[in-house]
Amino acid sequence: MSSNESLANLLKEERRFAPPEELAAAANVTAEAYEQAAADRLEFWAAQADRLTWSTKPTETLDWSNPPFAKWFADGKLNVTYNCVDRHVEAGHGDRVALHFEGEPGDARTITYAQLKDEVSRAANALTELGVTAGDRVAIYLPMIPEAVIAMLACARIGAPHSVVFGGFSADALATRIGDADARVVITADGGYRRGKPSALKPAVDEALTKPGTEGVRSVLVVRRTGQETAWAEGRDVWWHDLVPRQSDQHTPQAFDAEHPLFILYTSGTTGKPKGILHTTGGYLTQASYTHHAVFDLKPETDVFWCTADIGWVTGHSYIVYGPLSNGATQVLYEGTPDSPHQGRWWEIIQKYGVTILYTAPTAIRTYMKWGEDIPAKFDLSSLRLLGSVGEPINPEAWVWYRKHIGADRTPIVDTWWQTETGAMMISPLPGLTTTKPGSAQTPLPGIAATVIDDEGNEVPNGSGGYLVLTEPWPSMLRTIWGDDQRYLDTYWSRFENRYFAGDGAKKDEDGDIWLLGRVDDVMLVSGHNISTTEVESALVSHPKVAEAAVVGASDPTTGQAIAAFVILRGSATEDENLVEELRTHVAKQLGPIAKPKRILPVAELPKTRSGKIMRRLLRDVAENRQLGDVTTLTDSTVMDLIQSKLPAAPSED
Ligand code: 6R9
Repeated sequence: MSSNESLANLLKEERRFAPPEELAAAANVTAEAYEQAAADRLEFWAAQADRLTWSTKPTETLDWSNPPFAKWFADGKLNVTYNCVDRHVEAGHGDRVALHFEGEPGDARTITYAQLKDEVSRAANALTELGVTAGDRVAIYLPMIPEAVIAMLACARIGAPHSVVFGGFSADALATRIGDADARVVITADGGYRRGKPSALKPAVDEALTKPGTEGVRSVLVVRRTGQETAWAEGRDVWWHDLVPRQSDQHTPQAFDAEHPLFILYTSGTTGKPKGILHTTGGYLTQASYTHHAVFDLKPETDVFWCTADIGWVTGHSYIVYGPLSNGATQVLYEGTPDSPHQGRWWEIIQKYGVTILYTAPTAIRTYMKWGEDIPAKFDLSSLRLLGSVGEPINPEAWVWYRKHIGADRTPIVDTWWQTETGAMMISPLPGLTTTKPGSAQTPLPGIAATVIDDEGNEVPNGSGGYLVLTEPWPSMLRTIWGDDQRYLDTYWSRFENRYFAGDGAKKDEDGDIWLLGRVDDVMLVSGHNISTTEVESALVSHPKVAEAAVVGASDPTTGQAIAAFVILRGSATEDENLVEELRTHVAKQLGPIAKPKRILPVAELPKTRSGKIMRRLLRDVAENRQLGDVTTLTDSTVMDLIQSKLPAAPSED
């Protein structure tokens, strides 16, 4: 199978969706943005920085004198939290709702911008009372409750970089992250609600703090969420409700340098210790704010925005906290799982709050596909006007389903490609401009330079595939890996000279639009042919009986690697030998005989991270009968036991 043929297969349906006229007519961003950015990229970003309120306006845009260590807006000063909260109150929008919080048990809280300002000010004063000063690191290990947002903003307000750790991570994972950042304070909760039950968090903090490397932690600030019994370390632990409410609601935000560290966020990477991705202040906020305004076409007076990401994922940082709040958005914040207490919970929330823009991940969309379209059909989703996707390549089938069953065949979909490292969106359609193609992230945003290159570093022609690279620095780029400049150079800047290597495979179609093909580590080599896991997964999901698929290359004595597929079947489908054969034939028909999976194993669940990415490395371990690697970042570690217990003997060759 040549890459051109398989791309033609991906594209074969020729489905194209022009922007709705009404949206296009009133869109925040017009074609002019691409022209301006193309004419003068730095001037373009300087203009976007003007969207923010600076206490000292920058006169420099980019300092790239010591690549790849960038400085953006280096002589400017600003306070991120002032930009996300205070300035909206000062502009007379104090009564606008900032957060509609929906707890999993059904409790709800509405927080206006004025209330958010008071809460954040109190929390900032509380952190100061605990001895936190600018530059000190604070670890945040919280469920999806308003205090998570408040804690992040309080840290940013006093210049204390936060390191948010997923509430689902183990004590070990938490300890490594606390240790690497040398955090002074941990902010946590007794627990949070997940799947209808309180799930404890504090015990993991207690255990983490017994581990070497975490000695720098002086205080643990604990939010009472579930009321469950909680062990207490006197002198170290402080209840949020004892400390924060008694603080003054007045706090003067101090201005920090544009390059002052804003946060560290750890990405697990495939090997070795997690990488602490460092983001700074002015450039990060400029791009988070601009992309949220441009890609979601946000109208702060009328839109209700909902990003379903966890706060512990970069998507929660940039598109729950910094992007939307800097734009004065009204948002939904939901604590729990999509099926608690019923499988229509999300759609019920959209109906309840009149959500207009929904941003979620392909894994969630495929889960809803599996549950069936009759579930969203029971709710009034007519408020929706725009849908977004992030986290993984979205297969055309899921894209079309999303548009049809959630977006009433009316709403545009923006498939946004970016990474923890890029800080904000990089490649995405613009909803008022782009004629979209299901499955493609399409074009670099204005001011972003991305392309696809081959092994030798040459740009590939349209219609071919290779490696995705970013060819110019961008404002929200990571500045380094915390404490490890060399690793920053080695990981991102050594594979190709002067270009940032994203680690993703991609193709350009005949129009030059970009299609993401998954991590290059996941690419399979079968009898000398490179085959992307994304393409085979897409082919499997295009079969009506398959809801979700994960594909890996397992070493094989004859073909080098052989394709092993793990599939989740749709609601009514039952597994049998015939179905497995049918699926293998289906893939061969779609992509060519070389892509025919050698083994297909129906499973109930797939191993995923909290951001919904399939952990193919674990599936490779299973397919190659190896001991499982690190499972600490899995949402549910029992999934792997289930999969392993089902593994049949390899089928005979054919
Ligand atoms: C934001 C986020 C980054 C990796 C990235 C790529 C994959 C994200 C995607 C996408 C295809 C998209 N990815 N968005 N692949 N299309 N729209 O997910 O950050 O958790 O650091 O992951 O996710 O492989 O390199 P992060």
